[in-house]
Amino acid sequence: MTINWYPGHMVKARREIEASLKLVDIVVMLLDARAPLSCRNPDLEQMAQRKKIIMVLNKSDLADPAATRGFVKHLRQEGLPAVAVDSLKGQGIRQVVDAVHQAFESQRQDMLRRGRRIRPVRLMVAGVPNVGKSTFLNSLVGQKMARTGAKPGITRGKQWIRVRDDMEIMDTPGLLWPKIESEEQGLKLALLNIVGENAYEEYEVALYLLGVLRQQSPRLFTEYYKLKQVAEDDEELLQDIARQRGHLLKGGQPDPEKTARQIINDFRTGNLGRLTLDQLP
Ligand SMILES: Nc1nc2c(ncn2[C@@H]2O[C@H](COP(=O)(O)OP(=O)(O)OP(=O)(O)O)[C@@H](O)[C@H]2O)c(=O)[nH]1
Ligand SMILES: [Mg+2]
Repeated sequence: MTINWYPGHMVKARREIEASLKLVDIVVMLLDARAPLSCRNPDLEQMAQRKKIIMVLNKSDLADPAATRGFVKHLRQEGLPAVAVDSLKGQGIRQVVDAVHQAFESQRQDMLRRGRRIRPVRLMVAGVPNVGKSTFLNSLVGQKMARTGAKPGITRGKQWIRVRDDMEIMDTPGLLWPKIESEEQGLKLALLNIVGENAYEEYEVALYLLGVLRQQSPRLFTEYYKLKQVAEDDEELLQDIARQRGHLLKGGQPDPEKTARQIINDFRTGNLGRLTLDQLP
């Protein structure tokens, strides 16, 4: 399968991100904790070479906790601050704020030494589609509002949201293009809803997912999908799930498309439990 994902507007996005990068001290790079390495964007990391980057493994509530700890450690060993976050519940947001302060400390000291006014640290949030950039931004801003009372965030011009006295954040997150280097990575990004609906065959994505489940959590087939036995062939397995779920076509045959959609949805909503697709190198 080839993933058709060459949106022309990504050229424009790249230019916008380059311009935005000039205005910030720190890039908060959002990754989906279920496939953090597949969500990385080498182009951004290249463009942001002279900035500090903080890696946020968002949606960690949906990922295998032990795997997430492993990725956080792995990224830190690469010299990148990394924090696991659940933006819906606000978990980990404090640690991100701490990491921002730490990353800014040398610049702050520098301003002090030169007798300059200490200005707020400026951030931008970046990430591929659907990793939770807007939700994270709200969570970051919302926490501040809870702490300072019911005042809405102060937006200066249109471009910055004052998150706290010493922190400003660009109000529109940088949308990055996924860099797809292998078929498997494309399938993972499709599962995570990062590449658009038209770019892949749901049936193939579902078969890939069944393979992942076979390896990581085979008891789901009997316990969640209530199958009596687990077929060795993935296509057969999908048909068995179709029958069990009553996803049938008019003639009573299994409906592969509908079943594929259902299985993918079960993964996305967390019905299948906390699963991580990437593996540590
Ligand atoms: N379970 C869970 N869901 C999350 C989390 N963060 C975001 N989401 C959900 O993920 C979906 C996408 O979130 P958005 O904040 O719109 O993501 P985005 O990166 O701004 O998406 P685009 O602007 O389309 O690129 C929404 O359904 C959110 O509710 C999280 O930490 N945990
Ligand atoms: Mg958004």
